[in-house]
Amino acid sequence: MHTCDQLNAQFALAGSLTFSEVTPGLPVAQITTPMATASVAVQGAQVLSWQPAGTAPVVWTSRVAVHQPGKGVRGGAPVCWPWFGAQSDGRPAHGFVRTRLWQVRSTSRTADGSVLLVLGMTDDEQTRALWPHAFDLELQVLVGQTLTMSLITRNTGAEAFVITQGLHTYFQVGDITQTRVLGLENTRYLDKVTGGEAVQSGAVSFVGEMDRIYVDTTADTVIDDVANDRQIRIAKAGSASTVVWNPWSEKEKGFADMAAGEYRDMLCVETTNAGPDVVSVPAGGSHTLTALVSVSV
Ligand code: TA6
Repeated sequence: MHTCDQLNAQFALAGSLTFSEVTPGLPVAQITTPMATASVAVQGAQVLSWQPAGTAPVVWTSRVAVHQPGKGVRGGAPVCWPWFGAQSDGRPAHGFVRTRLWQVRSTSRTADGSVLLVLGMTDDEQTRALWPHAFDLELQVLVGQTLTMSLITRNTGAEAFVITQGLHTYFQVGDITQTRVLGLENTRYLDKVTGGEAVQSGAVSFVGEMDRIYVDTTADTVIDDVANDRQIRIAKAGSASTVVWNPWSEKEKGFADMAAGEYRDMLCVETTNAGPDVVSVPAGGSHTLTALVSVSV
């Protein structure tokens, strides 16, 4: 693992990207472009913020979030891999990569001034004890007028393996009670709150806790962030399911890293392969999961 000084010596981009440490040993890439600013934690390869010029922050983090070794930050875009969701066998919910220190692989600027940050990790004894497969996992984060996150799974072993996964992105909204999600009309969903399933009628609106896996959908979703007078579009590739989650006021109390009432300011629209949407990666093969976020005001 590199220290901040070593990371800056090797990967800093003058005027565009530097690494800093709020928590000792947990470097964060601070990214500045003419179009937007962003930050990405090396632990978990977790985008923590993205704010295009001229609009409120788009990626949300709790004001009481903690950044400590072995714990994901509440908010941002946690990388859920090689499984999505809680497990009944005691293994960590949403996989094990979001609490691991990744390696910085490259940093670069594109012609329009966007910044590309590439982080990666491979299997080791700890991962194989949880999941007995050889892999290379890479997250490519392109920060500019839009935010693109591409999670690339490479099977470096001798046998196929199956994963579920997600880019578990927390979005900032002006007021959840005025917010709607478009693009999921007439789509079937598994409802983790009721335990049932149903078909979405019209836009998704919010009056209480919501935790749904929308299945068989490759559609863009649009967060109609009415209170901020903007729309946030999430286009995707390599995903046939979308998760929509808000803990609401009761479940929020169960999160020490959420302040009272913060549920009103956030909404997760997650780009996933979740539920029945599983991915088999052949030996030597790969799979890419991509979320492309844009904002119209
Ligand atoms: O994606 C929705 C969900 O699976 C919820 O059930 C809730 O557990 C949320 O993720 C947050 O999970 P975390 O492990 O990050 O607290």
